[in-house]
Amino acid sequence: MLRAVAIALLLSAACGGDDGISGPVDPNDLDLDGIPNAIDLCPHDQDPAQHDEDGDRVGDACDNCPAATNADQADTTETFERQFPDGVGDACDRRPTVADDTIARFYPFADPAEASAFTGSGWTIAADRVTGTTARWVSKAPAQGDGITFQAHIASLAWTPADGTVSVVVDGDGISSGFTCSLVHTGADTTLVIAEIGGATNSTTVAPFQPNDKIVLSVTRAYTHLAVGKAACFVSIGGGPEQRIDITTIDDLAIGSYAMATTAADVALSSALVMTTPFACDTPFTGASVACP
Ligand SMILES: [Ca+2]
Ligand SMILES: [Ca+2]
Ligand SMILES: [Ca+2]
Ligand SMILES: [Ca+2]
Repeated sequence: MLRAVAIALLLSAACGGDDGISGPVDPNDLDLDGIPNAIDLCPHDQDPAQHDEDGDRVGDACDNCPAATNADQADTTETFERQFPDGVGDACDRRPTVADDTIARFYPFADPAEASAFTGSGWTIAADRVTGTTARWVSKAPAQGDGITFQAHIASLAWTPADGTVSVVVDGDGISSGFTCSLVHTGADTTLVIAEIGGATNSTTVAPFQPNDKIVLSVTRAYTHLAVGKAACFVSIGGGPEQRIDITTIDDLAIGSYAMATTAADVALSSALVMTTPFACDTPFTGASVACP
C-alpha cells in the first residue's frame, strides 16, 4: 500500500495535474492508479488498494465473481439464441443461461468507509470483516433491476445462549413489504426461514454446523414472465449444496433496497454481493433456468 502511494505521488509530480481532458498518459500504468500494469490486479480499473477478496489474482474492482475463486473469469454459458455473456462469471451466475444479470454492488468489508453505503447501526468493519451481534444496516441507494439478489458470505457464526437470527433482506416498494431470508436459532435447532412482511412464510430445517463453517446466505426476488412475483432464500454451508425455499410474493414493485441484520449472534461477514436480473421466466434462480419465450 505504501509503495502504491509512493508511486502515485511520483507519477503525479512527473505528470502534473489532470485536467480531465488531456490528462497524463503512462503506458506502464494505463489506469493511472499508481500500480504498474504488470502487477496491477485490475490494469484497466483504478483500484489503488488492490483488494482481492477471493484471492484469485483478479482484483475486486474487475472480478466477474468477486467472492468466488475464478482466475479464468469464464463467462460462457449464455448460449441460448439472442443471449450473450453478461459479465457475471460462470462461477457465480445464478442464471447461467440467461443474459443481462449484473453485479450491482460488492462489499469486501475491507475499508470502514464502506459503511457509508448503509444506514443503521451495530455492524463494525475491521480486519477485512464486518462483525455484529445485534445489528442492522439498510442500503441507502437501491440497485436497479426486475430482480435482485443480496448474498452474505458468512465467515463465522456462533449463537449466543439466547435464540438468535442472521438475516439478509431485499425490499420491493421499501414501505410495506420486504423479503427476509434468515437463519433462525431456537433451542438446539437452526431453521432457514423466508418471509414477506404481510405475506407468506416458508421454512426448512438446516443441519448443524460449526462456528467457523463458511456459510453463504442469499435472498432473491424476481418476476416470472407471467408477472408473478417470487422470492427465494438459499443457504450453503461449508461449500455444500444449496438448500432453497420459495414464496410467492404480494409486492409487485421493484425498488431494490437491501439489508443485513442479526440478533443475538456473534457473526462475521467476509463480504456481501448484490446482483440484479431482468425477468426470471419460468424457473427463477436455478442452475437450469430457461430463456424467456
Ligand atoms: Ca488498477
Ligand atoms: Ca478476485
Ligand atoms: Ca473471482
Ligand atoms: Ca454469465
